[in-house]
Amino acid sequence: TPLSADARPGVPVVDISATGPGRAPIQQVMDLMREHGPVLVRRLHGRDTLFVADLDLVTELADDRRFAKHIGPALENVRAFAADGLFTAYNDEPNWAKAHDVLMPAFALGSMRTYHPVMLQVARRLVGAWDRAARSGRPVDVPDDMTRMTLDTIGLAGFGYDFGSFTRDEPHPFVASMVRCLEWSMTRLARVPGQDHSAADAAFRGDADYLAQVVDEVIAARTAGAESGGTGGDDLLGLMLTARHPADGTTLDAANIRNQVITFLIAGHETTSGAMSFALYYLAKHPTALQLVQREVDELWGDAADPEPTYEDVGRLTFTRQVLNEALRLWPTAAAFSRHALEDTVLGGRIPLRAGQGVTVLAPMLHREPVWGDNPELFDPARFTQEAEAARPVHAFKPFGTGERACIGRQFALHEATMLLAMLVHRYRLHDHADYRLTVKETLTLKPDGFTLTLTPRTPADRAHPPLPGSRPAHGTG
Ligand code: FDE
Repeated sequence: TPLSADARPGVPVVDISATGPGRAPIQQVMDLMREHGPVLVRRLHGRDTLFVADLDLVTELADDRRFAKHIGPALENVRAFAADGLFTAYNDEPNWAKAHDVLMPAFALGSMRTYHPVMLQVARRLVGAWDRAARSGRPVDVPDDMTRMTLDTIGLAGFGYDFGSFTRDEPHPFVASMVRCLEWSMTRLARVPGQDHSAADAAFRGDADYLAQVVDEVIAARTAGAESGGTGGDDLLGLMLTARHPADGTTLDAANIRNQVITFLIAGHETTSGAMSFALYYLAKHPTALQLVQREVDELWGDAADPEPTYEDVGRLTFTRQVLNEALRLWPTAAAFSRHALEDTVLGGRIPLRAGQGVTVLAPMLHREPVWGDNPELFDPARFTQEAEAARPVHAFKPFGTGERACIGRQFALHEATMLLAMLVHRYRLHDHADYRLTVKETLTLKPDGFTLTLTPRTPADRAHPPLPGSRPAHGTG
């Protein structure tokens, strides 16, 4: 039996059974922490979850010698459709280490050079769609279009499969099914014992089967190509189909490959699209930050009508990257991750934990800890200059999880997102035509709900920047 929460002195227990977690469970815990502090137990129908955002405790939890990734109830639910894929595999499930070793090279920093042209190709699809919207004055639905972009990118870059999301009026049906699967995973956590959920479960099975069917098509398209003389290729799918594990010389089995493809399609696009959407939201609301991004992209691409961002350019977009990091600080789109103790232990010298018992780190509140200064709600990309980062404890910022099981797709997501943001800022003036008020939609991941912009093309006049206040003229007198 799990240790009773009441046995932890000083840790408040908040029973939410009366209201349930509602449609925004992450934001609910954020509010509870604002009220009760950065360590608390949330009790729901007798089930307890320990949530932590305190920097010192998170620092302890990040120690891979004492703690490891925990597959908590939310990921257990995701296992119903992603099984032993990388994200949801148990640490000791042999397929985790195997797939991790096989796929790691595909995510090393150098591999981004390989993906760059595909990312650019898909970014241009989005630009094409936004050009049409700009001409007609029609608003664009930011999270929808970001999702189109990221799905096409991971599909093409990872699997050589084209979802063609920009040629459809509605997002690819894979997206709707996937979102419903994620929602099912989330709402299942809030179920009141004893109620009948068979209809929801049947609908879920239908969606999960559809995901598997799409993935089988993706795989079949590749293996058909290979039979007609094509190679396995060095993308994710190619590696999965052909790379042999150094330890035992075997490749991943067919069932596991299916789980990995589902995993990557989900992990590779929901979170990244949310991150870009939040970044655009903050840029639309913060003219000073927007000007600094404009300055950076104009320095790189000047008045080019169709700049050709190179791989190296993306590395030079340091302020754009800061904006993205700051958006991920305020709204880390994969907002929670869980850890468990490897052996019975005491967290922070005061919270006893049994081996295997889960603790959930709530990143949005970790990202508002005192280490972030006295106005953590303020959007300020200057928090991510090199100097500021070096001066901060390493575990203060965890949008990609931690340790051995941290995000494998981090460089992929950052490269894709930084390049697209820069291209959009270079090309368009962003108009907050609806005076958007942020509401964050939760489907396990976070997105700004219903966020739209209107666009007009930027002109050479827009790109003529006055000198920065305080900056010296090039031929100053010293
Ligand atoms: C992972 C991840 C994580 C961790 C979780 C836990 O711990 O539980 C996190 C937090 C994340 N991830 C986040 C994120 C954000 C973003 C933007 C992203 N992410 C993106 C991406 C992309 C891709 C492709 C990916 N991503 C993928 C992934 C994977 C596969 C994983 C699992 C790993 C292992 O475990 O091994 C992750 N991701 Fe991420």
